[in-house]
Amino acid sequence: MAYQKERSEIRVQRESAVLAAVHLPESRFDERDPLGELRALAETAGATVVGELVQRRQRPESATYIGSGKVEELRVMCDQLGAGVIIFDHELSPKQIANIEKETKRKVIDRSELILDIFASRATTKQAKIAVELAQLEYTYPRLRAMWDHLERIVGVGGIKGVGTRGPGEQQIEIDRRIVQRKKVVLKRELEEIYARKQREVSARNNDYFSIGLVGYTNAGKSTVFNTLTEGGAFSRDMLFATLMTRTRQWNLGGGQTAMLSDTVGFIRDLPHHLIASFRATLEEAMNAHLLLIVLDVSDPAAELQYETVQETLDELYKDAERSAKHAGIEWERPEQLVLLNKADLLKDNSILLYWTSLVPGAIPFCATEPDGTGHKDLLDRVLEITRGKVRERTLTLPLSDSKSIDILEKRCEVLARDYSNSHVRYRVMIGEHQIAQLRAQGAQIQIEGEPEPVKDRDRPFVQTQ
Ligand SMILES: Nc1nc2c(ncn2[C@@H]2O[C@H](COP(=O)(O)OP(=O)(O)OP(=O)(O)O)[C@@H](O)[C@H]2O)c(=O)[nH]1
Ligand SMILES: [Mg+2]
Repeated sequence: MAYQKERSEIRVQRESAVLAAVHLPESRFDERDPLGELRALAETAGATVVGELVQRRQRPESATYIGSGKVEELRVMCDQLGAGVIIFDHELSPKQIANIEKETKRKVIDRSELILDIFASRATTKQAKIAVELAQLEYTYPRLRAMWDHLERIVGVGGIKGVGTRGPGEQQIEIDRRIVQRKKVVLKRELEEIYARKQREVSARNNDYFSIGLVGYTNAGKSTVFNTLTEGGAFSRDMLFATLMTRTRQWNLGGGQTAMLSDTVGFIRDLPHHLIASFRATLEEAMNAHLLLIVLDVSDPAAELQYETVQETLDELYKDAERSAKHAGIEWERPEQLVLLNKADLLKDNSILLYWTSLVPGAIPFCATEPDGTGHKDLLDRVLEITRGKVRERTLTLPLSDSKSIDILEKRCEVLARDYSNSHVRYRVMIGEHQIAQLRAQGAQIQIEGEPEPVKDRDRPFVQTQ
């Protein structure tokens, strides 16, 4: 039977697909276009969507998730439209997949498998490949295995070859479970090593720079914001999960002030948790940032759901970061957040912006595709305010031997006057409280006229202003 062979892999590239979803009372979806996101995911994976079916139910049918009448409808639909695959907007159990495949004679893919398939095709760096392979071994492998065991039982097929997924490859799936276990341990270790190295890099950089992470729902425009604010280089495209790996570049804030800006992987509703765990290292940058810019596509009808998902995902990541910081005995503070109401240029009128600015005080209407367009100045002002802390004219003295601090001060502050003595330089300078705190945290012996010496240990670089 053709469908048995097709289930040997989860790829949907160049396949005609029918989409299916069950809407339960508690389901969260966009009423105006209930399958919009799944359609975009399927197309990103390379499938052609030829049909769609949505059923409302009080609870899922245990054997097939969707009702049995609808399974028959799906079969007819696939026959009529020439579809070879059915993609569900849910996580299905291997048993449910097997049951629906048996009835419809079509390959059935669930939402997590589809997302994993996209990640697999987009992974180019070593770290991303390891992360995807690990997630596949944890999610796809046992499911394919169970599926084949099941098929072997019901149709008595023995020794089926060619069971494989993109990434781990056929061989892996066929060999003994213990070897897979061992492989997982090796991959986890490799990922841990990359993660530890990343953590060291991030904390070293954070001491020297104000760091900003760009986060948000997939396709919100993070890479486009990144490219307009820095020298660019990030891949941005109208597709889901264009970015898988973090990229960091300097953002010149003007007046000698710079920040480190990081572009990250997008969030999505119901992201398979194996995938979140594997991709944690790529979000390390953002979790340790001083400030998070949350990019929201306000032109998307599902913007509210997306904002909720972003907040929930961040909450999970924060808890994770808190736990590992505690474990490592280090102090960790949640980054400050600033929301960018992106793609404001696509809105017909102001009503949506008014809604969002009242819901999220301080949110900035923004357009990432126009350099220096809507919101760019507001963003810069706000970020400068946050990075510098309260700026005012101060008179301060530094030892001439402290060339590093002198260099930072010269580059990042507006110097009004300098006065050199044999051992010290006395500055009249416009400087912010966070800048002073940062210099002191790096060991600078700054004396500020008219201000008492600070109590040691209380100063941290870039003390948050919440
Ligand atoms: N009209 C308009 N389009 C925008 C704006 N910002 C981004 N886009 C478009 O939105 C699409 C997605 O942009 P990306 O920057 O790739 O989005 P992302 O958040 O990095 O997406 P992933 O990496 O896939 O999570 C691209 O086609 C951009 O050109 C904007 O302000 N206005
Ligand atoms: Mg991107």
